[in-house]
Amino acid sequence: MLGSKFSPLPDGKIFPFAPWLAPVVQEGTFDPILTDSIFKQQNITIATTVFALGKYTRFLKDFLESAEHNYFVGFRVHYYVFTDQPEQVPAVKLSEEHHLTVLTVPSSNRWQQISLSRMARLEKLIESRLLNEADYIFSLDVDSKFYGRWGVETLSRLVGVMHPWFYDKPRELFTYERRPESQAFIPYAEGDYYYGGAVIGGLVKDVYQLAKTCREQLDIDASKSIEAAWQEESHLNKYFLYNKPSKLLSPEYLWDDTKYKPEEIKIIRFSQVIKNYNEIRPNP
Ligand code: UD2
Repeated sequence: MLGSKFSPLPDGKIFPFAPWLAPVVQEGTFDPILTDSIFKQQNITIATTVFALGKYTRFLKDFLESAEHNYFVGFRVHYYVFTDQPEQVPAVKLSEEHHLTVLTVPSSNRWQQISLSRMARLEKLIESRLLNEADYIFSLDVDSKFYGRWGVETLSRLVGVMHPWFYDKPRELFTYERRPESQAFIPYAEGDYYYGGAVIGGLVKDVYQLAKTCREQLDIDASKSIEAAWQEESHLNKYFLYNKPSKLLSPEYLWDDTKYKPEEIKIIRFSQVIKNYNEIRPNP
């Protein structure tokens, strides 16, 4: 039972390696000055996609402003903001190495559709531009804020984040898709971690493979009129079961403002802000 043996340890701490020896990034496991100096020599660009459709444009200001203080400070970052309302994208002052491109896309009247169509949009953006424009990519939920450093320690071939509500739970409680009819199906006896859909990262070509595969699986499900329990997050979890992340981010990199911080979590770097789902989503 890998899920319960490795995550968490009996004292509540998170084991520093996944059972396939991928590191779990958390405070105390890396030296920020040293890691910065290593990556400084590589002249890298980190593409970052954010989706802000419908009422979610209101989250952009805090997201971007807090990113400017914490996210890959001193490294080249190119934000790609997908929105249906380009006029709502706030004019946030960016540092010299940080750039932003607004991409206008149509919205949907179902939040589930908005969330899951991110995979197809990620796939297309990488195919059309990013293979030439960036080295690494992160796709991040916009209804979030940075509270601490998020830097080059997070870079690796394929990166997933441990979901804040499940990192300390046995895998039987993970909210994987449990219906065999869905391509995202994971039986109770399988699974390593429950990964949050809010953070996907890695080398551009590896994230391309992930986005393309998840989009194909979502298409198969749609053709059978089945929608996985947690939309693209369920398909992401299935993908990571067979394509293990080369690096895992501890829940420091995806917390939830509504959740109490236990002592074992030393620092919160990125967290979902409190929101009224009924008010901001286009449908219940
Ligand atoms: C979870 C995941 C989310 C996604 C979703 C799938 C975490 C913390 N969150 O969050 O990543 O996998 O489940 O169901 O892992 N969006 C818009 N406009 C909308 C609705 C959504 O732009 O009207 C975008 C926006 O970038 C948002 C993202 O889609 O951050 C995910 O939507 P959500 O945050 O409402 O999903 P949630 O909280 O259920």
